[in-house]
Amino acid sequence: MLTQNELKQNVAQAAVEYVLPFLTPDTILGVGTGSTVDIFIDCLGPHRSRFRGAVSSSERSSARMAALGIQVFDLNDVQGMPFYIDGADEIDHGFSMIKGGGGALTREKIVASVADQFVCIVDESKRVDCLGTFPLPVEVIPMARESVSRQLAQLGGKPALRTDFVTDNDCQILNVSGLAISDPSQMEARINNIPGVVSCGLFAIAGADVVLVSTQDGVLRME
Ligand code: ABF
Repeated sequence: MLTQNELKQNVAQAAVEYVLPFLTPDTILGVGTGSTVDIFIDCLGPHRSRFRGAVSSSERSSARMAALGIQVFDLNDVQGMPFYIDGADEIDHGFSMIKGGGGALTREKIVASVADQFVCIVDESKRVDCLGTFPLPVEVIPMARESVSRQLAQLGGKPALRTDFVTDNDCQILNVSGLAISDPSQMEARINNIPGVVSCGLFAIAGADVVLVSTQDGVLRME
């Protein structure tokens, strides 16, 4: 029986093997955030001479890559990238995701929007039939925390402030439980439109393009 960490190790290695043949000295990779991505970065490090560098979705990932000699670029200096590799907290059969458990959802969504292909790397525990068991992270401008909370409650959610946490964008995060997310894209658009919301952890309007799922029987690639 593979442990969750072994499952993450396998999918991280599979992601490196997936992107490796496409890398050129000019390639910039988009890199997400989280414990699975941490392992992906560690597996990518030895191949750093095969590509130019990366755009990061968090200070956490930037520091890890820099320590391995991977050059980290400012997104404003990059016009495009072939892949964005990132984890997820939940992913459904339509490749919509809940992300942001690591608190980096806004930069993750921004970097993912610039990449040609979003490659999601998850262990089998992240696959769900319906999104929403994992509380939905919503990044908010601090002065709007309560006004946004009231509107999320009207949508059926139970928002709770993520305490002792400030995002890389100096904002706060509400963890919203109890939402019935039967139409992820519609819910994402509704929450995005609440004044004071910076971004929400639903990645449905633009979900993953390729999913690598680590199982006890090996890594499955779904497209
Ligand atoms: C990141 O991956 C976050 O959006 C999400 O919280 C995190 C979860 O992945 P892991 O379980 O690998 O830490 O993209």
